[in-house]
Amino acid sequence: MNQPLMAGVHVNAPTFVKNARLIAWVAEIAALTQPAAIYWCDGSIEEYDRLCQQLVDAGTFKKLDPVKRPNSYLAWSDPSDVARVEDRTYICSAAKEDAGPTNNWMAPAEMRTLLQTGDTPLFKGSMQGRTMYVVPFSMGPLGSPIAHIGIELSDSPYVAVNMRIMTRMGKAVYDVLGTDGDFVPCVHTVGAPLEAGQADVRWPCNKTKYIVHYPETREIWSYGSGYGGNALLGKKCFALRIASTMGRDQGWLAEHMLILGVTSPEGKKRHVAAAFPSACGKTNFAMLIPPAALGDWQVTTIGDDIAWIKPVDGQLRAINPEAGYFGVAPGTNFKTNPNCMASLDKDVIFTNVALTDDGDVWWEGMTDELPSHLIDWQGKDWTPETARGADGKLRPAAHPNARFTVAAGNNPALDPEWDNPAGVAIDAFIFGGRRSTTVPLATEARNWVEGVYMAATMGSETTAAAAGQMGIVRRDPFAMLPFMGYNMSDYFQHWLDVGAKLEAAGGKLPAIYCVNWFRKGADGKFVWPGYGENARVMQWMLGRIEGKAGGAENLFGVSPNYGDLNWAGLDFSEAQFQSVIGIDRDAWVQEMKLHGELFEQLAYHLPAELTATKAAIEAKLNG
Ligand code: SAT
Ligand code: MN
Repeated sequence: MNQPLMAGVHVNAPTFVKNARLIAWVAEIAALTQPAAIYWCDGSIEEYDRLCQQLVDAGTFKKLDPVKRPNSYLAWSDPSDVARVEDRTYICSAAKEDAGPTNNWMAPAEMRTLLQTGDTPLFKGSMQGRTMYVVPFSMGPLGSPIAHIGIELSDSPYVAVNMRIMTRMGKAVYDVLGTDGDFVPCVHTVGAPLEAGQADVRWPCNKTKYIVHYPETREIWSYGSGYGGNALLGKKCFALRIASTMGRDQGWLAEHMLILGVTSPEGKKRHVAAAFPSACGKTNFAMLIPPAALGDWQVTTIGDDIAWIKPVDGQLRAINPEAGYFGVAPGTNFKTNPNCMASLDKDVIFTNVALTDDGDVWWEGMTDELPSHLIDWQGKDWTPETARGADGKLRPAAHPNARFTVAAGNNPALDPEWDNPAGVAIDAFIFGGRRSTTVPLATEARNWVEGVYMAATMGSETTAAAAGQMGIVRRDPFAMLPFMGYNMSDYFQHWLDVGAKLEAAGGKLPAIYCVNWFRKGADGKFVWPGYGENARVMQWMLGRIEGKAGGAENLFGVSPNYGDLNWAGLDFSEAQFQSVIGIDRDAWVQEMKLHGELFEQLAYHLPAELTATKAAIEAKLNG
């Protein structure tokens, strides 16, 4: 790691960069990766526009029609680089047990040999012929006591412009960093060095991929992918995997949760944080519009994906560490999420959606009527006639994991407190998976331990956010399975500890709920209408918190009776309600077996309270 700087590479830190450790580290990484140039991002709009134009010139971006979609771009990735790669994601803690059975692990020294220090390490020369961008970013409002700084070194200008939307990126970060402030070092390369004179491709990447975290030294090293959470290292890598470890050490929580504000017709405002696996409609829930028939309820967005939560003065206060949304486009339309559609009017980077003939974008589910002609996400002609395969199915014009990147400021339902450095006090946690059977529409935990049990045993049918098979149920504790930076059982214990400590200090613990919007009827269709109608369930929860709403004890908590929900303006029969709230004994016998399998896998350090909760549910089931 102590090679001299390559001839011709000058770090050339601008005068506003005063952090000696940062400058030395940039020099070290430049010596290893050998970029042709180093560019220090200042985060200005001029810089953003310039880099976007450069991406247009390189063929990575298409500029969309300036009237239909002002200041917006479309990128199509390499077909092999379309999602997070969980099997290539590593937690390299010193001890294997600290990564735990749910993570890939490799000893730090072994991984460093492979990536940095061996005879032919992957990062050696990996940026040749490219510019290395120095991307300074703050996760959370600049200077907030809950926020943290990261610096990403990346050879992808696509990453630089996305990071400007997704984080507080730019010069001001250096002021907070000062001469000796701390930052999380993030190194990213697409792993596609260019020889002198070699022409670039539209979306450079490498077949070999490594997404590597060193929790002890709080470093992130990402190789071979330019896509989403593999490459925008502030998001899953920092704000969840590294931050969860920081939270364990420092007594706070980094969670895969949206945060929203809910204001009742009486003007009482509450805050809810909700965890769902990737691509389960979190952005829809974070921007939902309650049906008018419920009265004047307002839902406002603080965050759509990640929450950093700290105990402060007897409360759990949460910030959204991000500044933008990297959301799933397919399925989004004016009916399912009008606020989201409005957010996408202008200033958007789209990735892997289809291009229309008039220079705009389209994705599956955007309109009822199919466009007569598109260029699909792989650059091929697409018409409803020619895109039909031998099986009669339409080849999707947008990749199912196609995304939009847009600043939070574009969201018409943005909460006025979203940028408050002190965060907001959380009144309720919601945990939800995608389950076509078994799990009821809504259940309240009777206490913190029961709530942690619900979250720990959550399962979900897999979606397109991760590379791999879709539609199979996997246990996804706290919706954190792909994002945990340390041992899952230690994380359960940390949740129990945070609750116990807050309670012992006389604080007020948020209520915990488990939900499932996705139960299907015998016809294979969703029974619950979902989307805005989920506000009815939230109204019930907030009523419970106020001590005003009823409910009935079931197997593992308290669920609403038919009469406990507000049905104004919705035709939903008691029989339909039964089919989404009912507990099927046989299904739960099976479900408890699966909880047992999970607990076997997580036996090391599994908190005794959770085993006891499981035994209590089983006793009830058999009683
Ligand atoms: O690709 S990301 O990891 O950023 C998105 C997701 O999985 O939710
Ligand atoms: Mn997510």
